[in-house]
Amino acid sequence: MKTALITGITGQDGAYLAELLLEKGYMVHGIKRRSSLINTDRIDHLYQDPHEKNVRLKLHYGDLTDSTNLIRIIQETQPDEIYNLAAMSHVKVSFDTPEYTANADGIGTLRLLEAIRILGLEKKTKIYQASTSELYGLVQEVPQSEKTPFYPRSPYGVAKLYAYWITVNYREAYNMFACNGILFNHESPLRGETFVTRKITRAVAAIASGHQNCLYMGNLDAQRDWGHAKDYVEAMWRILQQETPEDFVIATGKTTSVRDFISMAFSEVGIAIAFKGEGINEKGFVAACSNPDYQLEIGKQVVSIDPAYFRPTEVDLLIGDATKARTKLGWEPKYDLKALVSEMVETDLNKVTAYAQMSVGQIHSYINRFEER
Ligand code: NDP
Ligand code: GDR
Repeated sequence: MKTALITGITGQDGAYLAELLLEKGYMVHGIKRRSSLINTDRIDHLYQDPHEKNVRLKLHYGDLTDSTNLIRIIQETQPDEIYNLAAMSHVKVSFDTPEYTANADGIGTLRLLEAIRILGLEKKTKIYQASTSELYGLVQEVPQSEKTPFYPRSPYGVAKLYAYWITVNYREAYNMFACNGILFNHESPLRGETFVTRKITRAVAAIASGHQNCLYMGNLDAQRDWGHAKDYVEAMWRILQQETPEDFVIATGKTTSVRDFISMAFSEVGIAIAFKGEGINEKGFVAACSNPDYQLEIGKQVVSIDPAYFRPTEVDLLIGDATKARTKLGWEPKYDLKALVSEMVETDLNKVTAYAQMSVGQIHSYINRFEER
């Protein structure tokens, strides 16, 4: 039985990857941060009672900013594969917490690589680093491939640039099986609520069912290559099953603007959105509503721009060229954007319906959260 260690197991990708590796028969260890409320919602369906025999999923308290803790967990678990998914992963928030982001996302990767080396596990333990299309940043060429130069545009992107190169360096310096997956944006019903796709699908569910008036957005012109997280964790696993360690771009090869994503999401509930105005005066209003369940008047403004959501520096256009992954890993995405949007909107509608059976106060606290970005 192979053993894997996943950092960031409580996150979107960690949850899908844990599920995949358990299906494949792995013993899975995950690193989880201590939090004042239990935050294992995404993996609770995988829970195994530690008092039973043959438990194959085990969580360990830890943090990427704590070297001794990482060394101890790796020593105890002796993993064949480490998937380093833990990160302060929100680009906008990285402008507010740049030093912490560098520490967790940049130096955190170094800590793991060093732990493998200190423990003499260079020959045994393979490591996957969660690199990102944010490395490309300011557009140099499209589509972006493994050969495209990097130009990150946020403290997050710069921290991930360090992590990318230290992974390459440890591979070359110490012959470690260390790989970067340069993953373009991937989403799912498990996506964090403050990333743009999930913010939109939650708002669509809440607006359609009359619990929210307006969706406040930042830059609608940004274009992203959006895939489904389920497809992308399969690529992570394949990257570590190769004969030789290499870096791979994982992307769908199609790009869509934030504005078009909003229209697609509203159209899932039978609402057509028309946009008028430019830049910060832009408004999105209901142009048609074909769903008798939703009483939205034509002309009602449901999307508005709030400059608070603009970023000091933006990444305008991402579109990935995953030819290498298709050829060498045999990887193809199974989901298209329409299926992804449908699944996300449907899940959020179900959540609003479940909440609707609760008190008005509880619905309010589901929709109005302090943390928006
Ligand atoms: P999430 O934000 O959903 O999950 C991040 C995970 O990292 C959570 O489990 C979080 O724990 C954990 N974490 C954060 N800081 C620390 C820390 N200091 N020590 C230990 N754990 C920590 O991210 P995703 O699942 O979407 O992404 C996974 C990885 O892939 C990230 O590294 C991200 O930067 C990268 N990436 C993501 C892409 C995407 O489109 N989703 C694209 C390309 C790269 P907690 O639950 O306690 O917050
Ligand atoms: P991104 O994802 O920055 O690409 O990073 P996000 O969904 O946050 O933003 C995508 C684009 O949408 C624009 N946008 C808004 N974004 C948010 N969050 N909230 C808004 O209100 C809003 N309005 C417009 C943004 O400006 C941006 O252009 C994600 C993360 O998962 C990273 O960890 C990962 O590395 C990259 O994807 C690939």
